[in-house]
Amino acid sequence: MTLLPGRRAERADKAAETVASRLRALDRVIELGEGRLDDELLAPARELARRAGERLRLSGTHIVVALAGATGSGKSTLFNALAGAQISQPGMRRPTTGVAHAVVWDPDGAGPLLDWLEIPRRHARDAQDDLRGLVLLDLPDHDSTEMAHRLEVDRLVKLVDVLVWVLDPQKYADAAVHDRYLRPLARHGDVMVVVLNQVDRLAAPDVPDAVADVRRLLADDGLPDVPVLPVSATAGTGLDRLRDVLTGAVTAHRAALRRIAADLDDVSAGLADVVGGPARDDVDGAAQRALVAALGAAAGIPGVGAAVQRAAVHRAVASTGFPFTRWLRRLRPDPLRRLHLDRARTKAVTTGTDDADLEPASQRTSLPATGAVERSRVDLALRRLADAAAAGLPDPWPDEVRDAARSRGDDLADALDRAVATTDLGLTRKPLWWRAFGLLQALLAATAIAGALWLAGLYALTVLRLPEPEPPQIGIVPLPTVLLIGGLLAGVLLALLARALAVAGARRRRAKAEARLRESVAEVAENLVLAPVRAELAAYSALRGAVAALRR
Ligand SMILES: Nc1nc2c(ncn2[C@@H]2O[C@H](COP(=O)(O)OP(=O)(O)OP(=O)(O)O)[C@@H](O)[C@H]2O)c(=O)[nH]1
Ligand SMILES: [Mg+2]
Repeated sequence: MTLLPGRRAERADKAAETVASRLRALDRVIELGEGRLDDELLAPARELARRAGERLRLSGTHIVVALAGATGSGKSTLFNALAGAQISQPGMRRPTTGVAHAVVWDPDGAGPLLDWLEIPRRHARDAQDDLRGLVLLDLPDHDSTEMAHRLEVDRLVKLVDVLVWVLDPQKYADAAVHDRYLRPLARHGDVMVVVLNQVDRLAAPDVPDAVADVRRLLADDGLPDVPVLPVSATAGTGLDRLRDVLTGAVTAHRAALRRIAADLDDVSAGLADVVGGPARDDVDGAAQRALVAALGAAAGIPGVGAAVQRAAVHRAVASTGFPFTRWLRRLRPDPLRRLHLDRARTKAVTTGTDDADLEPASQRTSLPATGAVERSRVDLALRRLADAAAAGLPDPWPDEVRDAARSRGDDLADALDRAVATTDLGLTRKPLWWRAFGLLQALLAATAIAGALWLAGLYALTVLRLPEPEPPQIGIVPLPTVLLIGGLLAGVLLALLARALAVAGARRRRAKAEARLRESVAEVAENLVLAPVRAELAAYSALRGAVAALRR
């Protein structure tokens, strides 16, 4: 019994089978598209997702029908009769069925649904065409003396697709089922069937009266249109009609699925334009380098590099220069101190201390604010990088990627300043040759002073007209003079040599410091620009995958 002729029905059923996975893809599309795609584009997807609900995502092809009713009404007997096998044990001892049983016609793919329903007792039936996809549940008794039974019924009544209430001639008027279930479920008449079981216990002429009585009670409950089927589960009376009703439910369910499959086609066609080819694997290398260069300029790397070079010369001269003029040098400020970069604030050092103890100011530089030229170079580099990353992607992705590249733009200046402030500029360690030269300078100075004192002594003797000992001679020059002149001359020459070495060394130190600064800046670029861009490209790829999964 299907609404469509053979071949078309088969194709439509195939479509229904994939509905669950397509609906999960629909969820991904909505999640990823939120805030990125036009609301107008997403609205139909959202509407469809809401309509399809959670239940269909588990299995589109299965429809869950539960047999519910009072203890002893014959649910298990009916369940076995419909399943064509002794699956759920009926019994004389009440209540008999403690946990729900399921029988599934064509169980392929029903696993997640049964897990969701929390039904561990599962039995499979071969796929019969008219009941294919039916999941029939035998519930415990709703009027049970066992609390657990009642809770189980209450839980499952909310989850199943169709409810078959099994009443019996003795208890069909019991308030329990009417007050607790039927009346509150008055709006669910469309998905309910009532079976009046055990009609074999009534005299044949009384059956229509009993059925009419049940109808009247249901009308009072607000369920005037629910079908009422007289059945005998043991004698088999009325079972064909009940099976027809179930077949009809299965067919209607498939029709609803076909509708959803067609709606999914619409939604996926509507989204076809927002995805294209695959996104690039990574952000273009040249664009990355250009960005790091622009950020480096904005961070003031050339200025810091020059200061490092000057400071290196300054400090070298301060420790190796001519001792008698060195103090003059000390009067001049250290070029790095002026930028507040004088202390080494390596990351290794800062991690050793509690960050909260660090003066915030110690993580800041006094570099001049970035100029308009540098800022626009950064802007341009960001745009180029985003454009390269999103090249070939359909709208709105180029804009989205561009926005992602700028998303942390407000933090860039601070992050760059902090990166410069925390980079080890390599000036803490004094090279050995500074010490050696310094020592030598001290010795030469001592020599010159010794010569000077000696000469001063001789001069004093002359002034006092005292006999003057002949100082030793080196060639024709007296030794104290050699010591004084030689010490001074050698000191000046050594200072000149040290300066030349310092200048060469400073150039190397500058290159090293700039390389380290560029590394720090590259890290900032990675965290504040590349990561958001990559995340956006990943979102595109994910959405592209989801839209592809949306198609059948
Ligand atoms: N005469 C007659 N007896 C029936 C019919 N259906 C079930 N029975 C009997 O009624 C008793 C209870 O049947 P069950 O199928 O165990 O009833 P249940 O609704 O599953 O009961 P719980 O599991 O306790 O909720 C059994 O002895 C069945 O043989 C019927 O249509 N006619
Ligand atoms: Mg039972």
